[in-house]
Amino acid sequence: MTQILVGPRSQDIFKRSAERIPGGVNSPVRAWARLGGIPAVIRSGDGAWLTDVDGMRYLDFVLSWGPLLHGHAHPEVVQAIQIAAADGTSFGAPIQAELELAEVLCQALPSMDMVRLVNSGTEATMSALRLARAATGRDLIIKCDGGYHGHSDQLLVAAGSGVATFGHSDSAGVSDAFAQQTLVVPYNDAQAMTDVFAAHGDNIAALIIEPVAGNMGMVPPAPGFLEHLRTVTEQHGALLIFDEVMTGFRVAWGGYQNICGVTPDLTCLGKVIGGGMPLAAYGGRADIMKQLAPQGPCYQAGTLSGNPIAVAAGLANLRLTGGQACYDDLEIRLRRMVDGIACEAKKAGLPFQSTVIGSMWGYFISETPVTDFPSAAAADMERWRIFCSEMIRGGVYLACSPFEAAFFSTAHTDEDIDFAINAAATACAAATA
Ligand code: KE4
Repeated sequence: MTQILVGPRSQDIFKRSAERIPGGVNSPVRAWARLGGIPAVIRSGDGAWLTDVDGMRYLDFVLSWGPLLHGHAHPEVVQAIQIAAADGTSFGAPIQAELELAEVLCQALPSMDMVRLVNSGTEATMSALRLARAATGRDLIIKCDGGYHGHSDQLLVAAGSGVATFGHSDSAGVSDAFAQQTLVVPYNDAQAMTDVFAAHGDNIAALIIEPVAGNMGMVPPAPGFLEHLRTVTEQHGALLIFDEVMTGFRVAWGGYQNICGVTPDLTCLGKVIGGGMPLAAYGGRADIMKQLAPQGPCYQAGTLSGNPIAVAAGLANLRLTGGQACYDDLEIRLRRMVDGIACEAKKAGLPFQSTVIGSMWGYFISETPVTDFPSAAAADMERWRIFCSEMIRGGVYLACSPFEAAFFSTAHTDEDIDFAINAAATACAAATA
């Protein structure tokens, strides 16, 4: 059912876009398919707010799917981009700033001796898995059902995010040859992990996991689950890869590994470390990273890797953050908002499950807690659609899919928190009408 949530200019531009760009979008999840609507075409962002081409204003909790820890167009990020651009947009050569960013990342993540900068989270995870296969001489990889790690063929198997949203677990075009080397295990199922390693352990190069799932909605790890993954991978000589593209510098300074105390062999980063520009990274133990060309036999490359403008934006974003204290404050303020929304849901009789870690949050319209992808998929999608649509009508921009996480920024004010809670009162009532 198509519903119109946006103004005439968005409708016109999106209609014309769909004639030139598949689905009218350059990334599927932006199409608002689950909302059955036409997406807002955005003109600008300022702080915690977006303005669309019809002049509609939205309080933003998507924040470009995570990167904007300090909101849109933060003056210090914009200035860093302008200064870098004035010296040139790309050199294809070493620059000092990429060393500075590498040192910030390695100091924030003790598990990371060395790091390689790339242009997207997809590139980071794809490269980390190639490196894991090179380092172990093995072929099989493990991912979790509902985990999303970007769109490389080997990882579009039982993927979350946009793939889950469209209801199919594999993408067309992913040949069986690729899919058969990827083993899919239920998230938070320690016994299943033990069993898959017992059956295939000697052939498993790596297990890649989002330490806090953010692409089936937000689902934290069960107590002991990540510790179990560390044990079982070590027992079988496989590498443990934390995909912290979303959680890195989002849930904590460094990443979730600095909260849970589990040390991965490799970590993938993205989003926040690029400050809204195309920048991601993968890194870890020196003995593994040194196998990368030109030092070692594992090839990975990129014309714009370590791009000076992207690196400047990422450094500015991280320097603005400063360290763990920023996340402690963000979590306190975010909890006030999520608790306020949960209170409005309770008043309206809407079953509402929510999670907050640092500046990342998530919710499900569900009577029972969500602990894995099947229980996420079993949440009440129709009432989610009504709730989410009414929040957007009320000027609150939430992810247009139930299989996404939400985010908070230092740009969100106490008045913004009250605005969101008030909008939720209307949205919860509509979802239970
Ligand atoms: P990119 O290739 O989109 O930069 O990163 C892929 C990726 C890898 N790992 C994790 C944990 C991720 O969340 C992502 C990308 N996240 C999605 C949103 N859930 C990006 C939004 C989109 O696909 O448009």
